[in-house]
Amino acid sequence: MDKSEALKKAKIACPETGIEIRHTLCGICSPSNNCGVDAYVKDGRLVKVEGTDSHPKNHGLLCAKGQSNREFIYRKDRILTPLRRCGARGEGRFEPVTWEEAYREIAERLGKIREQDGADAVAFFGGYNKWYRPWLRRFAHSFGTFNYGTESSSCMTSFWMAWKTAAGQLMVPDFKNTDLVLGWAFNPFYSGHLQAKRMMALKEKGTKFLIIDPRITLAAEKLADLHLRPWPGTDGALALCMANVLIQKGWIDREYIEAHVHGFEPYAEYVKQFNEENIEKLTGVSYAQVEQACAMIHESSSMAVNGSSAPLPHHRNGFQNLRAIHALLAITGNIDCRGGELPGYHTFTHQVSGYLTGDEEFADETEPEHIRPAVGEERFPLWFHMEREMQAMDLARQILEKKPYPIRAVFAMGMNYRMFPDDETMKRALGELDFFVDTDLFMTDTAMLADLVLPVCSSFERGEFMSYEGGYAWYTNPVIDRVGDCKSDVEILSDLAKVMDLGDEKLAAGYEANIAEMTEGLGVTVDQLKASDTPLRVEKRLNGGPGQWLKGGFPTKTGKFELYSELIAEHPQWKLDPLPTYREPLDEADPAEYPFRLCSGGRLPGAIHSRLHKVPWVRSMRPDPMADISLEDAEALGLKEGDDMEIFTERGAVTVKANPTSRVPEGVVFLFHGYSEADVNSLMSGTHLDPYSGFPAYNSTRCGMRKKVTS
Ligand SMILES: Nc1nc2c(c(=O)[nH]1)N[C@H]1C(S)=C(S)[C@@H](COP(=O)(O)OP(=O)(O)OC[C@H]3O[C@@H](n4cnc5c(=O)[nH]c(N)nc54)[C@H](O)[C@@H]3O)O[C@H]1N2
Ligand SMILES: Nc1nc2c(c(=O)[nH]1)N[C@H]1C(S)=C(S)[C@@H](COP(=O)(O)OP(=O)(O)OC[C@H]3O[C@@H](n4cnc5c(=O)[nH]c(N)nc54)[C@H](O)[C@@H]3O)O[C@H]1N2
Ligand SMILES: [Mo]
Repeated sequence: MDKSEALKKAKIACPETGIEIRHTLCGICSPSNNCGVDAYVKDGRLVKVEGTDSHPKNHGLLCAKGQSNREFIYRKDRILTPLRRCGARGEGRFEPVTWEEAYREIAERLGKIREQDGADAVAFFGGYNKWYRPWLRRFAHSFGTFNYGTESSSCMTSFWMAWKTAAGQLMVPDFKNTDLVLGWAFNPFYSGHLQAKRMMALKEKGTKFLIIDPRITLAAEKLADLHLRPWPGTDGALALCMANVLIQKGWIDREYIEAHVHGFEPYAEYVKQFNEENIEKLTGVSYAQVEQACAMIHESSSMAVNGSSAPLPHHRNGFQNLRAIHALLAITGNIDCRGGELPGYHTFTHQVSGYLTGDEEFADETEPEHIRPAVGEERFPLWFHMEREMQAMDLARQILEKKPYPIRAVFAMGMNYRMFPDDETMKRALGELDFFVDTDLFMTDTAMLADLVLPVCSSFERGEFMSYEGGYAWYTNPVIDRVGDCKSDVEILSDLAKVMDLGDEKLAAGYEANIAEMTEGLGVTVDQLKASDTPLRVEKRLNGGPGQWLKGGFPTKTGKFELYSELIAEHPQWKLDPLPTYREPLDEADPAEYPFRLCSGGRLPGAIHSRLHKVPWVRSMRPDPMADISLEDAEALGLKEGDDMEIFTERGAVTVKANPTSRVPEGVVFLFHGYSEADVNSLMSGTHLDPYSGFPAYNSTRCGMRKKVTS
């Protein structure tokens, strides 16, 4: 092989190969993991990716998902032009149309529905893509409705709400300075590899770890000094029992409680119900282990807990379980203290970056008058009170029942109907709409149901603003040619604002002008951010530091951390409990027929929701949808590794491969979601929801399992 051929084969960036390195970010995960990428580009096409060494987020690391960017971006099912349905809905027949035709049709049809039934008859939905959200929310408002919602109706928000209810503000762990990491449903080795690296460094430094996870995970193996294994969704009972033990043994911070905690008396009375008599029966964890965990807490000078966007909130009791866990930090004096929890303030795309941007003001500037209840508002009043947007878990019901009013159209960006519990009902609801638009990179199962499908680009094909922890901000430039005739979601919203005559000049002005406004006063300009190959540190950062609330009061009604929520108490019509009370997680299906607990949370390192299942390279690491089951259950059911098995509920069955493993407790089955061919959400109930947050019980549903017999 001659030298120039060797250079080409190795994809070396140099004049001989014509390959250039350009800098961008990986948008496959959500913004909390938008790592810096060196894009190797030849003739406008991506040929290779590597992590950017000097990027403050990933310092050169790139996970398997990030490494798959080239295959992801050039997936065979990329949509190349706007498409209009020409067959029956769902049949999959589409014809290409121009952008102008598509825009005109959207303007006409949404305009007509608004005229006939009001703006609320249109719902706006965004999937697991966060970067365009302030624009979509504003667009819905300018159109005239609060019926804007996202995948965050099932992700993260419940966790924020739990903190806000008790502390008035999201809290974030001060892991760097803590003595004890309370890793409650915590396995960053799978769901956040950059954090895993930091945890390993803490471990080396001598920080202690208490891991609470039903499974034996890498976190349990590599980090845990003690590992408790409750059944999914029983965490609230466990936390309340821990509180009972801490109180009984006097291992609490009475002075702190006296000064900064509200509602201790009724809480202390309530937790007595969780004790030596019943805790093992309720959670699967022995009382002796609870005592051991409490001793560990007592012996630690400080304690901080991880965030949980999915596993803890994904139960019908998830919100209250989170509150019960957070309460442990309050009674031990670990809130607003070094090594405990510190106030976290959101910037752009909900990152806690250490400075403030004007994205929320931008999103809410054109709020319409609030006349009719938003979708889900009546069923989940605390949700709407805190979020002022629809709870999308109630969308399918409202479309089908038309109560309290009909929803006739959905305008979606990156919607995956399979993310919803009982997704067959969501599919049916979408089928009943008068008009359904979806934007996506790929021709997905959901896009197939739309009347109009609009092609959008990946992060490599657009320029975007991004905020990073530590005070960093960046504005990327497009690094490759766009695939087909795609646009970015925000370009579409800005174009549509003009075509639809929304009278919203800022939306019409476009992304870059909006970012300039949102970042005004930070001491760094869009041009400077764009000119840099890596994020820059903004000048105007927040002055953090623990103890500010302990001096000035918590931003709650009482000025204290509220074990007893005065907000909830003030609204008896909500029928919610002010204390972090506990109820069983499982649904009412017959345990004789459905004896197992189905937990469809947890993450796979090489998969992310529905995005990478069709990318062959990462898919090859775990080619088949597999259920992780205990060795005991496998034996009882006659299942061996690789056998076809069925998991079933009252709603149907899915076929997967059996993966017997000693990592999983008896009686629980774990299955990853997002597969079209083994769609776990088709087994879920659409009504088994958390009344506080509206979140679905993806992680605690009764199910049956059997070996699949092929005749
Ligand atoms: N590779 C990869 N990374 C991802 C994602 C992905 O799809 N793939 N998704 C991203 C998204 S959107 C989210 S929301 C986050 C989620 O990330 P996190 O909220 O951090 O949670 P997970 O890592 O999903 O789950 C951590 C552990 O919780 C355990 N667990 C499950 N149910 C329960 C329970 O009821 N109680 C207890 N104590 N433990 C439980 C699981 O066994 C798992 O080991 O991950 C993000 N990161
Ligand atoms: N059973 C079960 N169900 C779950 C969960 C679970 O743990 N178990 N987790 C829940 C959670 S935490 C989450 S976050 C959701 C995941 O939420 P989903 O919305 O299902 O996530 P994805 O499948 O990653 O993305 C949705 C679509 O967005 C498209 N997309 C990617 N980038 C862009 C873009 O820039 N613009 C547009 N318009 N589209 C884009 C993708 O191609 C994909 O089709 O699933 C929820 N559902
Ligand atoms: Mo999520």
